[in-house]
Amino acid sequence: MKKTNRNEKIRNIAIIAHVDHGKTTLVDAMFRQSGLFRPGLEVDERIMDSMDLERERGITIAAKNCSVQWNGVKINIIDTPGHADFGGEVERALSMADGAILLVDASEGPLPQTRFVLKKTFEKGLKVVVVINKIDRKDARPDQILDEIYDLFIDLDADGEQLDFPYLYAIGREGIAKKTLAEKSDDLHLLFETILNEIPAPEYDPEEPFQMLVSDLGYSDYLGRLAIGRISNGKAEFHDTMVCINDNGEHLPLKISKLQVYDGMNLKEVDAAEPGDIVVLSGIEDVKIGDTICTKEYPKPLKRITVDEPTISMEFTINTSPLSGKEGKIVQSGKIRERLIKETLKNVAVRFEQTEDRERFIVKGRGEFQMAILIETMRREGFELSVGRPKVIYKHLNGTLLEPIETLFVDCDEHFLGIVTEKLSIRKGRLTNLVNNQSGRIRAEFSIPSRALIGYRDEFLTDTKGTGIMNTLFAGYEPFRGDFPTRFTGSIVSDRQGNSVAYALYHLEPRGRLFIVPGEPVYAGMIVGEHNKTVDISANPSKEKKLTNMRAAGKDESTVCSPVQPMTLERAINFIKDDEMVEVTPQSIRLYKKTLSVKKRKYKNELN
Ligand SMILES: Nc1nc2c(ncn2[C@@H]2O[C@H](COP(=O)(O)OP(=O)(O)OP(=O)(O)O)[C@@H](O)[C@H]2O)c(=O)[nH]1
Ligand SMILES: [Mg+2]
Repeated sequence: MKKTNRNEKIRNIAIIAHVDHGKTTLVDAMFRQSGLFRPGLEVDERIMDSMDLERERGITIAAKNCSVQWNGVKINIIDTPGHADFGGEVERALSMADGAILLVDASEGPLPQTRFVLKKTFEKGLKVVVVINKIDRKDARPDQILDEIYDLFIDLDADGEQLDFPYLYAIGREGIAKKTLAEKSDDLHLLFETILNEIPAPEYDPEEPFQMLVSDLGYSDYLGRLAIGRISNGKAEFHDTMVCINDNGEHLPLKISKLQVYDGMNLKEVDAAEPGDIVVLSGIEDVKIGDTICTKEYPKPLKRITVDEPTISMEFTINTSPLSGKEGKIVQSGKIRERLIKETLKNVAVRFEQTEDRERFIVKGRGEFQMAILIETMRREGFELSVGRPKVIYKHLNGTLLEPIETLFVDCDEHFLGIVTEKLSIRKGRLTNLVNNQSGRIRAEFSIPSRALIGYRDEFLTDTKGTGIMNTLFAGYEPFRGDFPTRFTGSIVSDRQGNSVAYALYHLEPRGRLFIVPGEPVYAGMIVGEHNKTVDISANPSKEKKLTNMRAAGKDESTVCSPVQPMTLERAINFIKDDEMVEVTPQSIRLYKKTLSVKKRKYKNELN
């Protein structure tokens, strides 16, 4: 019979929430109050957001481990991202946790990603502690939010025990948690106590030998590949010989060359690690997330981590534009391929496919923002490449074409509902719910194809004068709803190579919105702006004014061009159509037609 002990010296928790509800900020406060920083030490905000892109964008991209000590118990914490595109990170993080802290903003309440992460926690059968955070907000409505959280639990079929969830109110930024709103509190001791009392200590079978599921990978220049995971059973010691069972069932030998555990944000070397603890183990190169590390004598694989399927795919190729190879350090297809495969090792939600063409790859993931982050990371590493439009992944079932559908939640001023509904219905969206809370704002829910939302966010913000909030939740696959245009405007395309000049751009301005400024290099097929009408037009952005020796009567027309909104990677990949590509280099983002020559494009169009 299976015996179960619990390692009472450890708790493993994941902090989960919708984006921006304050997870990483709460971890800061937990660090401060568990005595991790010496008093008076200046510490950055959101210290767990350590990647450059995380700091620049103020969001968490990858789930990360750390730990704090409270009353002799080590709490391993996994801070997770709240953005829907990084949902795979939450699924991965939960494989190391025995419970979760669900943060809910006291004003915004449960939002789509709150539902997603809570559902994943229930699927794993993990205990949840609810924290209603940011109760200092002027528009906080904590009582109402608590009701909404109950409703969400009920909606997700929570059983009686789950419905009796422990909850706290908090101001994470000030490091305060309390049981009732009236109560006075100036620290987080109630949160720490609740974690110790409510989250079960990790369970293990004392008779089973060592077993660990690899939930994350790291890399160190000295140690090579690092395998990170929670020890399910048994003990590990420095120099132990083990095996790693991979997805083919092969047993790869390994000798633990270093054993580390989390100590605050850092790693601490140890000689031995106990069951239930989260460890970082080195000694094997060929290891993947989902593999099991166990003893050679009793090799028993644990259930591999499963994550939701990708819903979006994108084409990655070498940069073939006439300006290629001038700005990037890494341009070869082999290197791009290697880098993309490396990404799939660490990022469980990303898939890689080689096409028949050696220089063309397909990358699949959860959303275009996740793709943009990957591409941005690569360009910072010195890569130069081209990418196509993000496309949704279709499925076939019994001869029916199925497409991914999202539930879109819109919160906006009631005056804008008309325009939003109109735009969404052109894109095959259906209004499924509408709540008018009499405050002048409405909350509407739409069922809409995922492909309709690629590039829609910018338009939504323009239509709601920047005041609308939209959130999406993947709802599943449904029969294809039919075609609709992906963009309602054409492109202004350069017909030759040269350098753009103010005179030409000034005269192009009335035709649409330009992407380039005078002095930029252009080439035939490069997209220099968005045309007001649905068709593409060709133009010569390097056309100089004809010089005459006759002075024109009156004032010379001014050629001061209007300011241009810089083309960001996200805007670019959301803008392009199927026959267009984005050229990405460490310095530039340029858009171009897949067929560069205007003659060949015309010929192709005539054929179609
Ligand atoms: N008013 C108020 N704001 C807070 C509080 N805690 C965090 N914030 C603010 O909320 C914003 C988001 O905080 P983060 O800690 O980055 O949120 P997050 O949940 O980690 O975000 P993601 O990881 O990107 O999902 C920041 O501007 C914080 O300063 C709080 O207790 N009260
Ligand atoms: Mg965060």
